[in-house]
Amino acid sequence: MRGAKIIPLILCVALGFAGVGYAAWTEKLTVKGTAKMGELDWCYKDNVTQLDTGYDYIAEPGVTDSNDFEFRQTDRNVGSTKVLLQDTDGDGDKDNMVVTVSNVYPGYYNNIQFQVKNNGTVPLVFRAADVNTPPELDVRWVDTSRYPQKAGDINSFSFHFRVNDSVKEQATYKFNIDIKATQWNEAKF
Ligand SMILES: [Ca+2]
Ligand SMILES: [Ca+2]
Ligand SMILES: [Ca+2]
Repeated sequence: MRGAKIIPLILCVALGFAGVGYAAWTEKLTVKGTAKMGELDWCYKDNVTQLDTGYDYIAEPGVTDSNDFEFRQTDRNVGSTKVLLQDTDGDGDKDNMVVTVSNVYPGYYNNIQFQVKNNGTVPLVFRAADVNTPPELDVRWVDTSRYPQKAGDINSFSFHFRVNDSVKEQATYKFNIDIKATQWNEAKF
């Protein structure tokens, strides 16, 4: 009988120790779990501007080793360019730019300026990355400078384009602008 009383007591003490150990372990896990991660996020600002707001501009074909075009304004308004900003992931900011060029002809030229904002919490480096263009358009970045942008900072970019001689009559072309944003300490300068 004596032995039977002692065993439960030993069990209680053993479980008590185990309980203390378990509590300490969960506390550690909880602290780790609530560590706040930085957020990498950016968006296009709504203030996109363009050169062609009426009378068209035309340019000569650019040389391949330069980002420049020589352009001048004409006295007619035939072609036009629309820039649409989209929120493709539904998080409330604009993350995609679609450019539509309508009723254009060989030599039609335009210049688009826009801004991107770091709306996350970690510093970013923006990079003018890609333009997914049809062969009828010659699109070139004007400024591709890269420097770190703190949370809330705004970076300006611009690109311009000329319609090639291979353009079809009264054609409409669509393309996307792709900007890359890299966490500043991972960016290769
Ligand atoms: Ca976003
Ligand atoms: Ca025009
Ligand atoms: Ca978005």
